[in-house]
Amino acid sequence: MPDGSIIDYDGLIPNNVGLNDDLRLRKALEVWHPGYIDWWKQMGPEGFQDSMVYLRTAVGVGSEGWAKFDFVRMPEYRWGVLLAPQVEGRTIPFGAHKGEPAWQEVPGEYRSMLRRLLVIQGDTEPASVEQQRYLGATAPSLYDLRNLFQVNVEEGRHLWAMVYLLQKYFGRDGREEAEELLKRRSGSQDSPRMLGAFNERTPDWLSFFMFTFFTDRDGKMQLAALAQSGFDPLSRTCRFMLTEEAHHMFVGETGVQRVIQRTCEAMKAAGIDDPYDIERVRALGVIDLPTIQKKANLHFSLTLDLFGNEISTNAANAFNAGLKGRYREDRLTDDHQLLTAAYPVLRLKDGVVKLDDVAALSALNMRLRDDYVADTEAGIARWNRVLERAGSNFRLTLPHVAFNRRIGEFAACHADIDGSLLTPAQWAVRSREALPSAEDNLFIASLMKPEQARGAYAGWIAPPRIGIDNMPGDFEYVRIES
Ligand code: BYC
Ligand code: FE
Ligand code: FE
Repeated sequence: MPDGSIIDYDGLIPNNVGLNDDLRLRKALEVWHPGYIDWWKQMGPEGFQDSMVYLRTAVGVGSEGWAKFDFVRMPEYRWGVLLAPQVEGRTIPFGAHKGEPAWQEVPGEYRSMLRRLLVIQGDTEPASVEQQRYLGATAPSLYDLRNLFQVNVEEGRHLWAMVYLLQKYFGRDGREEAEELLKRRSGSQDSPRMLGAFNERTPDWLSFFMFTFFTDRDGKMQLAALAQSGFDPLSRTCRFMLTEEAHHMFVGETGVQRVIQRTCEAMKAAGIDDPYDIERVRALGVIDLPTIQKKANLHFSLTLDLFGNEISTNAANAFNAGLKGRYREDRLTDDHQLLTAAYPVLRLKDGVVKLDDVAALSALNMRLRDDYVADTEAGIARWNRVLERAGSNFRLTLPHVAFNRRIGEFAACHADIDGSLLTPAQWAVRSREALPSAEDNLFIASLMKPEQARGAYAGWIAPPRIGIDNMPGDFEYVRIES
C-alpha cells in the first residue's frame, strides 16, 4: 500500500490508493470514466465547458497545502480518488463492535446497509451539479462564476469518491449502482434523485448561496458522521471530502453576507430605514432583507428533511453496526454504544409540539439534526453581525424545525415559523408570507444579469473582501472566450 501522502497524477485517474497495482479496480473505473465525462458534458455547467477556469486541484491529502491553482477546462479537470491518510491501529469507535480493529474490507453482515449509505451519499453529489447547471449564465462576477465551478467539480469528485468505494468493495452490484448514479436526474419524473431537496430547483444565485450554506452543511454533518465509520476506507474518504466541503460553505456564507451588505449599503445611501419598505428597496436593484429571510426559511426547512425521521431504526442499526457515528463521536465521552441513554426529541403529540425522552439509539437522526441546527445558528449569527455593523436593526432568524416539513414528525402538521400549529387555511396564508412567493422569485430573477467584466460585480451583491488564492480584485478567474 502507498502511504497516500502523495497523489499519483501519471495515469488517467489521479489517486493515492495505489490504482496502478489494482488492475481489476482500475479497469472498472476506466470503464465508468467515459460515462462520467458524458454526464458532465450533458448535465454539468451549461455553456462554459470550453472556458478556462482558475480551479484548485488537490495535490496532496495533508491538512496543509493540498491545493494547486491553475487554469483548466472543466471537462479536463483531474477528478481523482483521494483518501485521508490511514491512522495506524485505528479501532471501531462506536456500536456493537467498538474497540475491534477498524474494517479494511466490507463486513459481510452489513454489506447492504453500507451499500445503501454509499449510494444515498453518492446520489446527492451529481444531483447538486445538475441543480446548479444553468447558473453560469447569470453569474454576478467572474469571481462567483469560478466559485460555482469549483463547487461543481468538487461535487463531481465526491461522486468519484463514492463510486470508488462501490467499485472496489462491492463487485458487480457496486458497478451497477455506479452506473445508476449517472442515470438518475435531479427533478426528473421518471428517475429522480433519491432525496427530496436534491430534486428542487436552484433557479437563482441567492438560492445557490442558500443551498451551499444550508444544504452543503447537511453534507458536512452527514460526512462527519460517516467519517467516524468503522469501515476505514469510508472514514478516510469522508475525511478528505470534508476539507473540500469547507469551501462550499464558505461560498454560501460569504455569498449571502455580501448580498446583505450590498442591500444595507444601498438602503443607507437612499436613506431608507424601514427594511419592510420593500418596493423602495427593490427599486434600488437590491434584494430586500425580508425576502432573504424567506429564502432562508425555505432552504432551512428543505434541508432539515434530509436528516430523515427523528426516530429511526435505520439510523440505530447503522450506529450499532459501527457504520455511521455521531457528529464528533471521537470527542464525546459516553459509552459510544448508547445502551441505556435517552435523548430528548421534539415530537408532535396529541396536537402539541413537545420534547419527549426516547432511547438515544433510535434518536440519532434527531441528534445529528440538532448538531446541524447549532452549527447553522452560528452562521446566522455571523450574518447578523453584518447587519449590525451596517447599522440595520433587521435580524435574520431560523424558523422553527416544525415549519414547512415533508419528512418526519412534522410532516403531519402545519406549523408557523415560531412553531405554533396552523389549520390548513391559516397555513395557506402564512406559507405565502413566510416562503418566497412567485413574485419574490420573479423579482430576484429580474436581477440575475451576468457580469463578466474583470473586477466588476452585479449591483445586488458586494465584492468579496479578498480574492481566491489571494488574487487581485480584477483577476480574470474565468477566461470565457478561449
Ligand atoms: N427523502 O429511517 P429513516 C450532501 C426514507 S448532503 C426521501 O428516517 P434514515 C450534499 C429513508 O430512505 C448529505 N426519502 O431514514 C450537499 C427510508 O427509506 P427505506 C447526503 C427519505 O435512513 C450538497 C425511510 O424514509 N448524505 O452530501 O434513518 C451538495 C425511513 O426513514 C428521506 C446522507 O444523507 C428524504 N429526505 O435517514 C452535494 C448520508 N429521509 O430505507 C452533496 C447517508 C428518509 O425505509 N444517508 N427517507 O426505504 C443516511 O444516513 C440516511 O439514509 C438519511 C435518512 C439521513 C438520508
Ligand atoms: Fe459533496
Ligand atoms: Fe459540497
